[in-house]
Amino acid sequence: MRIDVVTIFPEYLDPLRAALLGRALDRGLIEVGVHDLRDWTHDVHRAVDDAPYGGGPGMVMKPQVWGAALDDVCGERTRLVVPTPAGRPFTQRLAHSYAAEEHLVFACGRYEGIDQRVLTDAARRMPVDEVSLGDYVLVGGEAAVLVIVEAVVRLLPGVLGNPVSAEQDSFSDGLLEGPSYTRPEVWRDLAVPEVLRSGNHARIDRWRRDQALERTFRRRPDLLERLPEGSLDEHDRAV
Ligand code: 6GU
Repeated sequence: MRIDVVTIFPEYLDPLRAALLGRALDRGLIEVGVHDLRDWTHDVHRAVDDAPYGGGPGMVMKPQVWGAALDDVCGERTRLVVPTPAGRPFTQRLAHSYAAEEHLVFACGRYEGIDQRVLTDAARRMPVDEVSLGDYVLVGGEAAVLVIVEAVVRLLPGVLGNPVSAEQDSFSDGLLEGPSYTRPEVWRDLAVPEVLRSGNHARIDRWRRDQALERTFRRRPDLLERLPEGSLDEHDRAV
């Protein structure tokens, strides 16, 4: 997979080369390009923004600069992703769909956003997704790109040490994951739940499922509403 990011703060994307993502790069599982939007300006001030039509606060990113940048960076098989609090929610399902793409391009907006015609024009040639991480506002799309890329790259074959761990994640069965424990058996007078030391794997599986259901009910009842028909058995409903 190839990933390109266009931003006015290229150094903000340095963490893409660290840790898990750096290892994926070193092993040739992903290629990453980070591009300074100002490289596509032609004026002495290297201006990327201008006042909004219709008035109001803030500045809007100029279409000519973004248009030229995306013409150069996007290709035949690009999916364009634009992080914005006005986007549709970024979910594990969307992460899986991005993990199947050959080329992702991220357009990081700052200020009040990018002139909408840039996205309307790009959508004539490629799929364009405006996506949001949640109901809060970031200053720009850069931090969101770090989050989205990490969520996607860990799904690529060979990136995680242990491939089952991705399948057992929170959300893969529509529930939050329950608690985990390691040694010692008692720590600061707190004991590991007895069932986990019982060696009875049927009982352990049932307990983990109950913990996941209970945690989801308390923290994210909205997820239970959205479970597919038939995903709860009789015992689940009793919990
Ligand atoms: Cl994806 N971008 C920005 N700028 N703010 C956000 C966001 C994204 N998701 C939540 N807030």
